[in-house]
Amino acid sequence: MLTHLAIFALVAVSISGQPLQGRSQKTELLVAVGILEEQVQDVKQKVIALPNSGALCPYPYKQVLDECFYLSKVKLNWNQARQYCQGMQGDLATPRNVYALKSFVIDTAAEVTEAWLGATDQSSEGTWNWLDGRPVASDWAGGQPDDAGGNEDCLDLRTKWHPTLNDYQCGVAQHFVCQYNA
Ligand SMILES: [Ca+2]
Ligand SMILES: [Ca+2]
Repeated sequence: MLTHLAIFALVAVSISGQPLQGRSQKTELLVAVGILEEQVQDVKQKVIALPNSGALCPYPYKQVLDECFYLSKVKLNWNQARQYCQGMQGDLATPRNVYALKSFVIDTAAEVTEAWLGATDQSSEGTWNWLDGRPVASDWAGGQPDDAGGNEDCLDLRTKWHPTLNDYQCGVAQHFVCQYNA
């Protein structure tokens, strides 16, 4: 605070035309401007680092990085889960950061060890795309997707597995993650 006052005093004296001791008036002002610019940058960084006010994610969604998720309390099959999410202005989750979502699921309900996400190969066996069109290119658990029994066409997250993604039977009722898309 003293630093601020000293700078403002310096600037005020300079503007008023009073001579400054030591270095020239111009040099003193340039130094003062430099210090002010540094402090503006410092304040900007602090504002950027402030937590989001929560406006990004409407209830009952929660913010995870820059996305909004909801972990269900009920268990439904994949198609029912998708309807449920669409009924809350979202869809099954298509996270850009799978491990951030995984942390969210573990933190929210440690007892939930598998949850439906928004990807399926029902339209073309073996071709895995998120509902937003991106390929499911990474984060598959070892040996997955394996289409076990020729009947695994929906994507779920396994919190106890690493890597964490698995194809599973779409008809199984389990927890799911919805994502709000503004
Ligand atoms: Ca399959
Ligand atoms: Ca599988």
